[in-house]
Amino acid sequence: MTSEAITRPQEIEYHFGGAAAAPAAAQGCVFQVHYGSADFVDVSTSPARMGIAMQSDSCAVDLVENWYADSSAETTTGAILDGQMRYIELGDEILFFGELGRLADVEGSSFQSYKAILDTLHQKGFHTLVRSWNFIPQINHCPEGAIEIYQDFCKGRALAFDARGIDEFQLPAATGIGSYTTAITGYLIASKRADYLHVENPLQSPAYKYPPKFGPKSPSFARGTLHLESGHGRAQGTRFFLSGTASIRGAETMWPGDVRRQLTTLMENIRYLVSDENPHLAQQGLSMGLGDFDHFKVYFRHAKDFDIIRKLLLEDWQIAAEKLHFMNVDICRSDLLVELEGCINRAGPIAV
Ligand code: 3EB
Repeated sequence: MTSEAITRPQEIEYHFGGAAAAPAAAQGCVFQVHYGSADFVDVSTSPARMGIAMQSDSCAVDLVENWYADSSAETTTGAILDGQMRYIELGDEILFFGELGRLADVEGSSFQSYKAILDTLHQKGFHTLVRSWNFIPQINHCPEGAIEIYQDFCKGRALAFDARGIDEFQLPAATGIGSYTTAITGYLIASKRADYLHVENPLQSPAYKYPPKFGPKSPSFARGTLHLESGHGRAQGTRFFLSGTASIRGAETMWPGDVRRQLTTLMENIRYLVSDENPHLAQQGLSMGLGDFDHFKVYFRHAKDFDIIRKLLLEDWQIAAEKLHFMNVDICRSDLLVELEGCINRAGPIAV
């Protein structure tokens, strides 16, 4: 291997709307997320780019995430909140990216950002929330006389959903994870289409029903969001966005302090969620497996756990090495040691 090959960033692909079903030549990359050592937003380039600081002192991160769309889709760009949040409109889909909150006033600023995004979605007719990523620095920190940063963020976010009248069944798949960013940042996808289905996991309490001991307002997300494309004259597509998934059964953390057992429990959560043992999937005539995932992002708290987590994913769970992307960050509950998210992208339906 040349040194160039070694240092080249890893890449992953996402597709907006029906883009996965379109021929590759008819697609263009419209947005890039650079997971690495720096925060930035650059809308002067094509594609527009966002950088997210996820690299720890002991674990290098160099991952580029490419978002593709049908190049026939009309593209409109804009900004809200004085440029703090940008958006790219692509036909039936819209993408927001930028600053979601500030550490000086976590609840208030997260409420304002989410409220502005949700108001804009409402005005523009994007009524389906699809997927969001939320990167939260000092996520487990508890300022004097206050609640943890994560719980404060959840409160602001939940109040914005409440204010917009968005009920729990409309909440999208999400990731809410620690980061080395200077502010709370992230990106969010929404659609004008109604052919998305938010999925829960019977093994886990819906996050929006977690009891108050985990925070004054529960986290606002679904365990996964499924896109069942029933195109006219176009190949059908099945896309599944898996939310950040951890070692939680019911609402409780399982196996605090034991990273191996946490990984086993969370992988069983994922396996069950996407299989036809989950009535929500069986109802759709769908059954998927761990092998159907295009990629996984693996968030782990302690650098020392990297080797064992990687080994178990490769050997016990038979996940291909090139599908795994690791980031050494804190996780929303201080007893959680590892969390995975991922995406399934299939040109055709995956029938039972
Ligand atoms: C959990 O199951 C783990 O706050 O948006 C996973 C996915 C988690 C999304 C969020 C949090 C979020 O509760 C944490």
